[in-house]
Amino acid sequence: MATTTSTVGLAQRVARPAPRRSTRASAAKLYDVPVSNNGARVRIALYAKGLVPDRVEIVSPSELGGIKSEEYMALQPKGQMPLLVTESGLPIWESEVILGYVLDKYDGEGPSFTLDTAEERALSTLSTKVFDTFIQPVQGCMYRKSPSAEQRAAELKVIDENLHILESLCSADGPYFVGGRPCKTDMSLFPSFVFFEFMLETQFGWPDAFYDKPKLRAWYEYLKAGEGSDFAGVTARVYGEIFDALKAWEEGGRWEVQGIKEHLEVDLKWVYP
Ligand SMILES: N[C@@H](CCC(=O)N[C@@H](CS)C(=O)NCC(=O)O)C(=O)O
Repeated sequence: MATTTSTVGLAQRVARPAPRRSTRASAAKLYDVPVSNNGARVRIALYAKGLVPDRVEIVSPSELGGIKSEEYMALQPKGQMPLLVTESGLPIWESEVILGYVLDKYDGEGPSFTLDTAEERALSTLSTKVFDTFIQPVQGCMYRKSPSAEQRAAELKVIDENLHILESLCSADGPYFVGGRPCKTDMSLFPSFVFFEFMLETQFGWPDAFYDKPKLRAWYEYLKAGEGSDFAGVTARVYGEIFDALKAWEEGGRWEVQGIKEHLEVDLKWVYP
């Protein structure tokens, strides 16, 4: 009896599918948190391609002691999110580089986001480049400490100017940034527009963050509403992740603690147009 039971037990063990943990053990890891707009460009790709959690797990940097810990900085020397550690253990950072890797590595899984023509691809690269070169370095003026009110106001002006440049690059026909198909640029830019809408309107008092930018408005509203396509469903999900985290920042008094409300008392240009 004991022998029979143990034989059946062995057979069941052999027949049982491999536990999920062994699949996850070879999954890549994205170190990121919901409020991270740079990380969100990668999250959109991962969700849209159905890679989470079996191929890529999303975990908090606190797993490694936080972004400034020795262990984390050995993998990401700038101490920033996002960071991807591939299934073979290679650390990759800079959100646009991680995004390129994900779309390349998992090309055959889920939808493809490669645009059809060289011109469309160039427009996509240019739009993201404008954002990463001119806006990303100064976007902290909307939510971080700054050495002076003057510097903060000067950086806000740079954001305003470059939003107009992005308007000139955005497709008139939509619904996506470069036209009829979603691509990397939608992933790279959309999360930061959640910041622009929330921070410029709610914290800085702009009546309308999309003033004089009708193409960007239509594009953003489509991705935020989430109803037109599976891809828009994913961007709407990420909108929720970021928005909830920003509300928590607001409830925690972030714009007071970071000295922003105090700067807004200084007589400088804070509200556009
Ligand atoms: N150029 C980097 C910027 C990364 C970045 O600024 N990450 C933010 C979160 S979205 C961060 O980690 N901030 C914390 C810090 O800089 O200390 C990228 O695109 O990945």
